[in-house]
Amino acid sequence: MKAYKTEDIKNLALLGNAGCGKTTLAEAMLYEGGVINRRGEVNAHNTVSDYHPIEHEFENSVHPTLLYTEFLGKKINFIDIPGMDDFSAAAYSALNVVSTGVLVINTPNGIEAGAENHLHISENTKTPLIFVANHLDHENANFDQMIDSTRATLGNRVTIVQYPVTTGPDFNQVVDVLKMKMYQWGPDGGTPEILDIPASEMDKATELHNELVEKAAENDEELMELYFDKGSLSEDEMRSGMRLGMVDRSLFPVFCVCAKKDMGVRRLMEFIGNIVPSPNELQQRKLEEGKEVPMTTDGPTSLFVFKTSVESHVGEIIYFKVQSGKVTEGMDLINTNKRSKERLGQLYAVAGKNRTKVTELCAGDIGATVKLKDTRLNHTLTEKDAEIKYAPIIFPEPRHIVALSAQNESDDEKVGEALHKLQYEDPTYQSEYSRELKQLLLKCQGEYHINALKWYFDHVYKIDIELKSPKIAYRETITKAATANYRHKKQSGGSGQFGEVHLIIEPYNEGAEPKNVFHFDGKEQKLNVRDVQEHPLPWGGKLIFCNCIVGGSIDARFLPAILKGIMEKMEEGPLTGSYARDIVVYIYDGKMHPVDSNEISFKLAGRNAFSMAFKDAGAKILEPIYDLDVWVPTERMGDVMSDLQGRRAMIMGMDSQKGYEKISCKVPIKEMYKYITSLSSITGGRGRFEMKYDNYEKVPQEVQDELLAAYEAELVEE
Ligand SMILES: Nc1nc2c(ncn2[C@@H]2O[C@H](COP(=O)(O)OP(=O)(O)OP(=O)(O)O)[C@@H](O)[C@H]2O)c(=O)[nH]1
Ligand SMILES: [Mg+2]
Repeated sequence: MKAYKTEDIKNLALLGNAGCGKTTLAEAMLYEGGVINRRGEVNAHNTVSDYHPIEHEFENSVHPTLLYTEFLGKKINFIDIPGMDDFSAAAYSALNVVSTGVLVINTPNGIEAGAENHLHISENTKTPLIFVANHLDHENANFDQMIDSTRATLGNRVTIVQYPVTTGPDFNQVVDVLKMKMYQWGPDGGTPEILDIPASEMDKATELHNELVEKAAENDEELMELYFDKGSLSEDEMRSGMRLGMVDRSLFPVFCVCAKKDMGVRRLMEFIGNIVPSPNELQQRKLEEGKEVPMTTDGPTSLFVFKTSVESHVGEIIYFKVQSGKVTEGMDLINTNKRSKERLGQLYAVAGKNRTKVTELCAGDIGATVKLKDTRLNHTLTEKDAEIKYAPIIFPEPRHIVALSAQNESDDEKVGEALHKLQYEDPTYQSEYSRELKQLLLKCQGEYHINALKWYFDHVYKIDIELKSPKIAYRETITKAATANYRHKKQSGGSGQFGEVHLIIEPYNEGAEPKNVFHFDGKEQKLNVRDVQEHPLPWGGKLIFCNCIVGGSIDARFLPAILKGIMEKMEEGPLTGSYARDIVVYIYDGKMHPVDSNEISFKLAGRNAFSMAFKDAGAKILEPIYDLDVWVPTERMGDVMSDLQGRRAMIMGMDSQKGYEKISCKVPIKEMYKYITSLSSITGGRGRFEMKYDNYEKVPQEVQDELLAAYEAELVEE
């Protein structure tokens, strides 16, 4: 294959809800471009794009697939994205490197949740969009209704370039108001007949043509003047106006296809070749420090890695975009993230699992390579001495967490290796071993994401795994002051053990000074605070340790042992074994034995005195509270609110944004297991949320009773 120049390259992402027809459209594009000579079907499991066995079983795309075709002298790289929301990592990475998103719409359903999700991502990446009305052969397809509902959120940026003459099973004609022609297909689609617009459609076509001309002119003063002078624009002038409109997202052109019958696909590709912006016509990817490198082939070579995958028989594949300069086979580059050298042995143009060797790729092109040492997702490879490091793609935060374990302990290591491979392909799988909870936590996007992971464990890695709700990282604290004395005494054989500690504990409040008077049972206890140590705890909160010993009742050398004993008990919380926090301890008296006192005795005395006092100090369990923002379609607001109330959420505020309500609240993490599943079911997949740890708060009494009972049952079991 020849090396395409930047201006002859078009990079696209196929976007839209699951089932809207992206993979089917991709197949038709490959067919029209001559890459394949027979179109496969998703349900027959023989498309180029859905080639992974998991995709055959799910009959949905699961992995993004890079494809390319050469068409009318242009190279079109396109990435087929899975529509399922749980796999949105694919859309994040693709929209960070392509110059246009082709948003496929299942016309009978209008803009669905998956399309909304992709629209949202494309807003942040500022990617131009083409809207493609698909499934026009469906009996319920109503083109006008789809346009109206799309305009309700996106306004008149949605600009009709084509409309179907009729929809339903007889669909085979489209009026193109840019070309002012009618396209008509035979039953097998493919190359259309190009006809004059029939008189019956002329008024509608002319009106839409004028709207399109105005929309194209609006993006450029010169074009606007030309339009006023001539009352119209030439096709070339319209092209340049439309391209400008697409680049600043003030124009989303609408095309019509029936992907399954390959109708309208050729014309769409022609438009892509002629009008879609080339990679150098958009703002370039920013460097870490915010600057941009111009996308020119004669600049220094720099590549950005936007995706990695593992393929059987091949190993790790690195997908990159040439951001500047050109890359040639055998080139030596520097990985500027790792500061290491890499040799790009082979370069490929990729169409699904088929890779074609190429010798050179110019700025703007997308390709792949293999056998790199330590290049990973989000890394930059550059020519020697080029100080270029691109800003990383930011992927969405986890929305779902489960505890994952191997059914058979001996498989633990294999689980780790398998997870590593899955994370290599999908950065939105994250795992972390919690020492506190003694669980391996898998963070991901939702239950469908988990199903895919489970599929890989069952069918590829062949490891039985168990998935459970994760434990909660509770904390314990106290709500009032209490006192306790404890004598540790042991007389067995030779030397004995003796240590006695008298202490007071009270809740710690940030900034509060230690006290020197307490009252217990009507009696006043005066303290002489001689030394205060502040110990920030690794699990959050503080322990304040006050030495109030007078008259040498306990030697200063035993104080560290007492502190150690208390710290040990803080670590395994007296109530339920959870970490304790935010406590002030005053050691004010005790006793020693001239021979038997030693560190171990004082450690045990300190530990037990603390434990006794803790139980008298209004001990409370604390739970992690998260700040939660939920975006819901206005009409689902009531249901989402009552669901949140059932989760003990405290509503902090509400805000309306473009047909959506944003609810801000604080909620205990305990109540949030599988929240994404409930939210999706209440909102038909349209709800979104973001969650961030806020602080720890006391649990309500009934929850505390429940937790204490559960802990006791656990102890009995052990
Ligand atoms: N009748 C009809 N069926 C279509 C059309 N386009 C796609 N289909 C069918 O719709 C189903 C879903 O199509 P896909 O191409 O898998 O949809 P997708 O957008 O790739 O879906 P995900 O991969 O799950 O995101 C398949 O059975 C296709 O054959 C169309 O224009 N008309
Ligand atoms: Mg698909």
